[in-house]
Amino acid sequence: MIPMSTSPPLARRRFVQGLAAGGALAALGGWRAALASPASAAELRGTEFHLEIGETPVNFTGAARIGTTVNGQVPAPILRWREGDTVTLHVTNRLREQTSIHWHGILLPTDMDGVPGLSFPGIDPGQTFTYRFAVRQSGTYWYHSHSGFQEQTGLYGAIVIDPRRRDPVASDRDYTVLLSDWTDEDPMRLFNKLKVMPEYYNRIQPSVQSLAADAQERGWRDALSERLMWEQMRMTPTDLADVSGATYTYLTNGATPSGNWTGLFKPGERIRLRFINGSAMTYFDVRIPGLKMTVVAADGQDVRPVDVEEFRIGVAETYDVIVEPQDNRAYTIFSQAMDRSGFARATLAPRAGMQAEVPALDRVQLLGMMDMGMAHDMGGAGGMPGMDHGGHGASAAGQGGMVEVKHPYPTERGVSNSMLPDVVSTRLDDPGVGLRDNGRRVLTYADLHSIREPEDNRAPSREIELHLTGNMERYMWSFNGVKFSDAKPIVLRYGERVRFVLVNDTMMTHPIHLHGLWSDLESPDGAFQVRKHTITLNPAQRLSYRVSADARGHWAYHCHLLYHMEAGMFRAVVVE
Ligand SMILES: [Cu+2]
Repeated sequence: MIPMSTSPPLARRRFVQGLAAGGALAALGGWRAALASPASAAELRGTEFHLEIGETPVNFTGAARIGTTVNGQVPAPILRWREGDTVTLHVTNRLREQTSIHWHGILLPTDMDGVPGLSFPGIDPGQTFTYRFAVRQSGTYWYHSHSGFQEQTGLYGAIVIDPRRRDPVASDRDYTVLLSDWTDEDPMRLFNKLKVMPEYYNRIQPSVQSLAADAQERGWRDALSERLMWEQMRMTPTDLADVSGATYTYLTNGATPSGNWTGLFKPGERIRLRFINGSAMTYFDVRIPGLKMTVVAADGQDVRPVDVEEFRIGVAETYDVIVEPQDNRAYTIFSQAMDRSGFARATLAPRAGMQAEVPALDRVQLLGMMDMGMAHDMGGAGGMPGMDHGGHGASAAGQGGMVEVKHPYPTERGVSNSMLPDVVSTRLDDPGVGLRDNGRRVLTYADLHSIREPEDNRAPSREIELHLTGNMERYMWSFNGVKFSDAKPIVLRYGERVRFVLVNDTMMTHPIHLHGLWSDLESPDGAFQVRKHTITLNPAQRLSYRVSADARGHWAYHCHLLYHMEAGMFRAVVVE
């Protein structure tokens, strides 16, 4: 591992942990009221809901900004439903532009799914759209805008659905833990900056000192040749996230790290924490030092319990964990951004006001040759950092092996990739760059096993292969090198079972979300493993999952990094 010098601008550093209390000011009757109670979303229960989308002043950094709110709140209220009920949601648009709400991970008729221009017309200013559908599932989900950049400016909230029968996961307390990223910048401006200069927010660069330290450890020749290789590829080894803590303040349940959202408990209680990543762009690595976490659900679906010390949560994923604090002390819920440019922080404590130590950010790990899809012996530099010397390297073969890639799209065209991997692998047991060999027990997809088999667990009758593609230099993102505006829909026949094979030809991590239909992730040997709605692909990774085309209509299928989706990493899936 190579030490990095991290130096965000000074003015920014002061506020990177945010204000002691942020969030929506007007809703609570002004500044003083906001200071008195840490941000915590209201919970709405029942079968009929009135949600008003509007603009509300918020302040997370010391500068007042306008947030996109539901009933005046960031995050939007927690919606608590019951499996088997029919819910009715009247959504009124008080904005000056069109809006929408998408119910993420929820099975429903296509015209209730809330994607403007694909499944419904959108909600115009001043109008009310009424969503109504039967709730056919239980677990932890969330909702967010599918219009413009409203998700970045605050329009996201948790959904908790209580099961009709007794919950197999018993707990004494139940908290949603909604992680998100806030920027004071206008997201459109931010997006334009990325298009002009994709590395704009990636301020963590290897320094001269780190090169010297590296050289001392590995010799000048190796250290230099590696730097030169990166140079030749015109990217930096720390391109882990496009948008970083240079602009983001990371929130837990709408509270900044200084604001410190706190969940109370009595020692000995069993607490269910429902983690939701409602970020626009940020992957988080989550841990609670001093507590074992038992993962019991992923994307709302019960999984065989697995004990971990840390998990990575992709944008739009959810994980439910059980913790059982025994001691009369506080614990920090520490969620560091994958690129280590900042963190979200919250606390579990027996009494309000108690807090625990906040860990230092982990050092930045570099992408290894495996992440870049290179053969082991390339470059002659020996094992590169992140290329695990033991542990995961060997198991890559065991987890599906290395696959030589054929790129089924016109690679000479500008839209495609700046650099293509030669080999990709499944490696479900790879925790991903930054979490390898960190001394903690980290969750991987190999640990996730659904408790129940899908009702339709037929073998797929055909295969659809899609490559995740991008051109970092021009900030173009796409499937198979064709951006959404130029692409035809993927057509499925109603009732068929299809295998989607995804190959990540980029050097970034992407959370891929299919609306309306489940994604049943396969094990390396092709057996059903876990049911999800959002599936993360690491660089140079190849994954497959089965999809039952059991709901007719038009469904969005896209990368859930907001700016990647906007740039074109999006397809329509039509079930006829
Ligand atoms: Cu993406």
